[in-house]
Amino acid sequence: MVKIIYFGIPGRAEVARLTAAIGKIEHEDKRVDFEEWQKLKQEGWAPFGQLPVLEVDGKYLAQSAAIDRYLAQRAGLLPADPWKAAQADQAYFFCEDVWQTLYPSFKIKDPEEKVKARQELLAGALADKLKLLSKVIEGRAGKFLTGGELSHGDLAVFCNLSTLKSGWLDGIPKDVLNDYPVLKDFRNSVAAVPAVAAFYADAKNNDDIRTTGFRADA
Ligand SMILES: N[C@@H](CCC(=O)N[C@@H](CS)C(=O)NCC(=O)O)C(=O)O
Repeated sequence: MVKIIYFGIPGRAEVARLTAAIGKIEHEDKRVDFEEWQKLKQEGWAPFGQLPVLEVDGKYLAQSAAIDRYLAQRAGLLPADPWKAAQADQAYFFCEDVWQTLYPSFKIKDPEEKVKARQELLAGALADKLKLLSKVIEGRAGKFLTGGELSHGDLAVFCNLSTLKSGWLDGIPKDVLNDYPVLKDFRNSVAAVPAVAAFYADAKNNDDIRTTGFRADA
């Protein structure tokens, strides 16, 4: 039995959730709130004291990238070809580089300052990363990053772009991807994968972030 343990937000567990759903891996999607987590943390089973954690047959695995790769392999979403797997990985890990530009803004307490800082990022460092990502995606070999088959790299790009456009980040507008048509089209093509669309049609995934950010654009 597999259990994905994380907070309710998409955050660092959404690729795992989607992968398990797409791969029809029997699993429990355990969503905890912050108070519950404070108690669970004391139990000491989380390898590095953080979430997400994947429980597999009573063993615990931490680090979202390790969890996602493990589940992708089980789900048939990790390309067997080493070069394709690495291409998927380069996009997966670049998503973290995109977030690196935003992290300092999370520490800004004043709401107006925070919005201002993010607007500057949208014209600067964040824009630079999104342009680079557009270029790599534009040069892809097929519908998805590694060709015709969906991989964990596609899901990571999808989840991160979806969060970006969800309205969850004050200062980042919901139409942010209008300036990046390649990213917008790519995100929509992953959102339209039947198993992905089915995941967001499920009542447990119709919260504000997912409804605004993760479905295909109308
Ligand atoms: N590198 C880790 C980062 C994990 C992480 O930062 N987890 C945060 C939530 S996204 C967390 O557990 N925060 C609560 C805590 O530290 O107690 C990963 O990718 O899994």
